[in-house]
Amino acid sequence: MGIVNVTPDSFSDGGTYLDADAAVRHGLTLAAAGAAVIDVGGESTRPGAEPVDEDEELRRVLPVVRALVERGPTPVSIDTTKAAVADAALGAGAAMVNDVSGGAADRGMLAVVAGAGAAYVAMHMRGTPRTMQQDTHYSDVVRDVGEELRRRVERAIDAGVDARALLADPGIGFAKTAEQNVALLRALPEVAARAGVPLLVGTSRKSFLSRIALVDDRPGRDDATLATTVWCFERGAALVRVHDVAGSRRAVELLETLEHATSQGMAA
Ligand code: PMM
Repeated sequence: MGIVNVTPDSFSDGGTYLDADAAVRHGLTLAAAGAAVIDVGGESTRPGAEPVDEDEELRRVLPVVRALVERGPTPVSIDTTKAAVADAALGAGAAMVNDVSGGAADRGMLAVVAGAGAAYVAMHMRGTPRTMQQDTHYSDVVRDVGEELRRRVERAIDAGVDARALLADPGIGFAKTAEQNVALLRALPEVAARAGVPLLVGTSRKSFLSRIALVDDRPGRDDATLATTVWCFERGAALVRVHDVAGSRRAVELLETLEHATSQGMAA
């Protein structure tokens, strides 16, 4: 899943049109690099980020979703917690809703997803991006996140979302310390088993990587992201959410070559 963030600080200067245009070009680049899905988001979810109102979020994402759908064929996902934004994006042809609140932020979300027959990512978070880093108390982070995901997944299925089109996401960096992120990454098969559906995992360029990789620049975080991409796929993740699709694809293709190699070496 390739990331297209349409937030004011995501693309350099210019007005609305330029921002949308740059976002569309970026999405097409990610699609050409082999992204399975392009994830378009108009609200920053960084720790401490202030919420964006619905009209502004729609203004940012809708032209981008529409253009990427028109240019196809890569499916488009809308990264939002708002039912109205999801509804409009699905109406414009998006195929998936990526909801970092897992259905908790907007009571209308699951009905919108079910009504459209869309795919749904239920991510784990506590509170909101503004407050979440004050809520990192778990008795057992792997068990607690797995069970909270299971409840979100069950709620989605009860609301009529297609169980085969559901992914759960442990929410790396959302209401978690660096140590808790690492604990979750180490236990992905257990998280998936508890959640009951395949996992999507997002580690790309997140700040905890600089703690574990002992580097804090962009190239260092990209290298660490590649390592976690391979790690996640090795442990059964269905999808990873990344900025650098080209690098991730190369790493995953190498992983596949190694997996299919025989005791004599490369598979035919
Ligand atoms: N992370 C961010 C935004 N949306 N969605 C899912 N499903 N999983 C994530 O880990 C996730 C997300 C924040 O990262 P960004 O600001 O680099 O997009």
